[in-house]
Amino acid sequence: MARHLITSAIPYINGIKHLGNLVGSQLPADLYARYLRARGHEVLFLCATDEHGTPAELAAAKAGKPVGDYCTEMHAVQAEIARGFALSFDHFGRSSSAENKVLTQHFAKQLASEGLIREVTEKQMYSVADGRFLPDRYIEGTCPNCGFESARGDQCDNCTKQLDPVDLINPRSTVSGSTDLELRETKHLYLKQSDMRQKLQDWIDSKHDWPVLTTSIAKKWLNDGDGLQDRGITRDLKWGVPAQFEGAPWAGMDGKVFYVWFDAPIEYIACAQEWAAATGGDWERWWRTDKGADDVTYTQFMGKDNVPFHTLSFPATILGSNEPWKLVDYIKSFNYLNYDGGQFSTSRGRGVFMDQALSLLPADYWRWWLLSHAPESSDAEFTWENFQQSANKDLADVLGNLVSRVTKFCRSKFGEAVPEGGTWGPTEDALIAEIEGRLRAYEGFMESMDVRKAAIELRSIWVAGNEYLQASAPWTVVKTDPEQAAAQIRLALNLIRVYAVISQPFIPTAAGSMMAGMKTDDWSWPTDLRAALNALPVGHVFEVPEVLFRKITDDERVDWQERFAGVRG
Ligand code: B3M
Ligand code: ZN
Repeated sequence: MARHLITSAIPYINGIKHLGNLVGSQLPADLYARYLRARGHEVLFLCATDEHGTPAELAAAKAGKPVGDYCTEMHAVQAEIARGFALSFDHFGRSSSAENKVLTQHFAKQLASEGLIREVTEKQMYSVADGRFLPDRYIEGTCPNCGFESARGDQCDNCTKQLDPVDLINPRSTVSGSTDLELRETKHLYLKQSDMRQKLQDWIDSKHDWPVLTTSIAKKWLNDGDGLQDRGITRDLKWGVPAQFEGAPWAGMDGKVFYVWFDAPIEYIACAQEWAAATGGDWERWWRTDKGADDVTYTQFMGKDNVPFHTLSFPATILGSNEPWKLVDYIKSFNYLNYDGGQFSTSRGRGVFMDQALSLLPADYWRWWLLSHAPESSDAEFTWENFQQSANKDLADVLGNLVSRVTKFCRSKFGEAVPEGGTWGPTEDALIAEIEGRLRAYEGFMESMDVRKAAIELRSIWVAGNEYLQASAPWTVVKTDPEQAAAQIRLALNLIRVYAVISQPFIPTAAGSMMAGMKTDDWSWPTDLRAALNALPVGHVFEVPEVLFRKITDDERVDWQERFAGVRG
């Protein structure tokens, strides 16, 4: 039994995430957490809302609410949706927590004592029309690196380069659209990332097993020469962790806050503290290498646009502090999921958002499609045709049909209990051997977080059961050899329980119904498959579960396609 710390990139507080965001971080993190727990490991799975920065301020202003209230409300909304998707966080924290404030200020102070902070008086974009400095995301312009015209002040979405707002060509305010911008003097704290270049380089070079997507992005910015420039970690904003505080080794930072990307990853640690405060758990065991966290395997999940912050910026904070904090062991990153011939767009409301998805169908449909089409080796695309086909075939025809056929047939011929009689022969041996092989492959893929490959293996295991049933046809056999049919059904009923156990990380709700139908709570992993297929003994009572998956009709598909084509109300 090992200990696994798992974090998902923490979603911004303003607005509800779309399915592309979900499949790039929270959902695969949940899959992994569920799998490791199912294998008996000790898991701490954390996520939170990312609440600071201009986006939250502006969204609150738009909603006509104080920003603190707005965040509290939106946190509750996001927590509810996360529950709807059965995301099994051990804690869903908030980056605006008291814990994160203390910790963020601690890190800044600690970095300063390591000589890694310098004060810089600089000129920053001030929007005369908006009456405020315009930080990062609220300036748009042309990327100096790739020429993309809607690059944000903090990062170009096209080439992923981290930017400074003043780098942009033809900048404009995204608050008002105004181009009446002028440079004004303001003082900020800078993290001397450049001093840590070699340390970061060595660390990344030591990660031979990381996904290429992760290391290629990290190396690109390390070797780019200017990828590791010193970075401003404060902003002229009201909402955030105050940069001036008691015991701060600097003065004159009143009215400024830490940059949201400085405090957001620190929330991974603060979230563990919030979890500890809520549950009585021991957060240091997970985060302090001097308190046992050396034994922890720490895995982060995120979309590719977040990789530079997790491979360079946050490790710079951790390494630079020179304190015994746990560093991430593995970063699983994802490409983008596109939507029906274009991109998901939060601003234009294009695509399906998490709340809308749940209003159409239960979480398992989405979980299955998204995970089995995870954008791992390249970008992927959501289409309604594909979604309908995959749900109707994999979930309804294969898995759902197996469960309903087996249980209903047994009920009508033998009653609602595992039937007695007959023995398993070569056909059953062959099935068990096939599933055994596939199950071991499935475990391997789950451990290496090859999400799509794991899904393919799982589906093949479902298909194998279905084909066995099809070929052995107990409904025909029962007429001439009821004992043989009983043996076949005994195997099939046990298969349902095994399927529930192994499918649970992907489709937890359906797995729960299957298990409840089998009237057992035996979730033990089928390490010994043959033994697991005898877990429900002769005479064990079960009941026919409700229909697990209904089919998506053509009318629904057409209707949904139209509804989600653009502009969310
Ligand atoms: N909030 C970006 C996002 O929501 C950002 C991630 C922070 S991870 C520390 O996609
Ligand atoms: Zn660019």
